[in-house]
Amino acid sequence: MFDNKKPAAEEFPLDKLASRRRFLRDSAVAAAVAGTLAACKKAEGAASVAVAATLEHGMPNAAPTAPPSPREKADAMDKMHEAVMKAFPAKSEGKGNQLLVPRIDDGVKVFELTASEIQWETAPGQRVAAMAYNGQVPGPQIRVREGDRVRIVLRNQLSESTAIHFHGLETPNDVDGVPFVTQPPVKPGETHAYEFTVPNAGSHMYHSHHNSTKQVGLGLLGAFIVEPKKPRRIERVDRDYLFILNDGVHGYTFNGKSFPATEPLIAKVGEKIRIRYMNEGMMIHPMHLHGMHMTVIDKDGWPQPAPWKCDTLNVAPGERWDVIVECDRPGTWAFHCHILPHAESDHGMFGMVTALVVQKA
Ligand SMILES: [Cu+2]
Repeated sequence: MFDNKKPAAEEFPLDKLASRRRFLRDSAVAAAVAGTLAACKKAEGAASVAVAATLEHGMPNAAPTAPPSPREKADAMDKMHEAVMKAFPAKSEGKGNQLLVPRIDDGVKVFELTASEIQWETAPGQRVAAMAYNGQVPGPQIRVREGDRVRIVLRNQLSESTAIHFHGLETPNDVDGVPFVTQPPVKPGETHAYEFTVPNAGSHMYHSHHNSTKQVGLGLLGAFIVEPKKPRRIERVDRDYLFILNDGVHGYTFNGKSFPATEPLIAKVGEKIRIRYMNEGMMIHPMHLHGMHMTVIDKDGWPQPAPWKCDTLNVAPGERWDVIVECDRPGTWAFHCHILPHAESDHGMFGMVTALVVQKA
């Protein structure tokens, strides 16, 4: 559903073969072969062998050919799984969540965001229509400090109105970004500025709050990280990673990309990493890390009463969770959403999958 490969009928002309079907002695064999072929785009070698077998099978007076054995079918499927796994991390065009450096205007950090309609590559060859801030999905990362004065300037180059809401930030009401509640919608071609003093620290988000099922689904979202004035000891980490989860028309994505185009997380043995999960989608995503547990420190930017441990953490729409992982076990550890149809199909892994690679120091 989420890959843009040709429909099965186009790559495998079942209608042409249908006329040959009457020659087939065993229609169950035909169904099995057709099913295997429709499912196995990438196992072209195996598929062509099977096509030849079907055609040969369909010829009058041809000697019957044995149907593919379970082992042959398994090999064809495994080949697809192997190919997608070996492609990771695959190159794709465009990178979201790039740090946005502000311009300073009389002590105010000014961030400029231009919303426009673009094409976005979620995985190699999968180009989708997107709405993006500054040409990126997710939009650029805004990272400031508690107490900073900021101005976010939104330029609307979309073909519809929009507005920005700062999700999780306890801003003054007039910059809450909700059309017809706190402001008029920002029309195509217009510019709107939001200025406030950054309140609560933590992992927050910004996103469209207008026609938002479509606009956020298409990519009008980003991370708004507020560093605390006084970081806690537990926050002292070697690396800081961020996952924005989404599940709209672009498919199941981490930071705008689907496996195998997702980025691996890299660490060295002995390092402590922080992972910030943010869900901008419409579904829950239980994030599961193999090999090492996660220590949950914050929910929606708020410190937990006491850090707690888990290996699977459910991230619901709108939520942010911050965890620490002590990378003490070298290896390549699978890291994925545990709603399995968000991560794997007959074709292999896709969507919400990446890996934590812990390198020997
Ligand atoms: Cu999921």
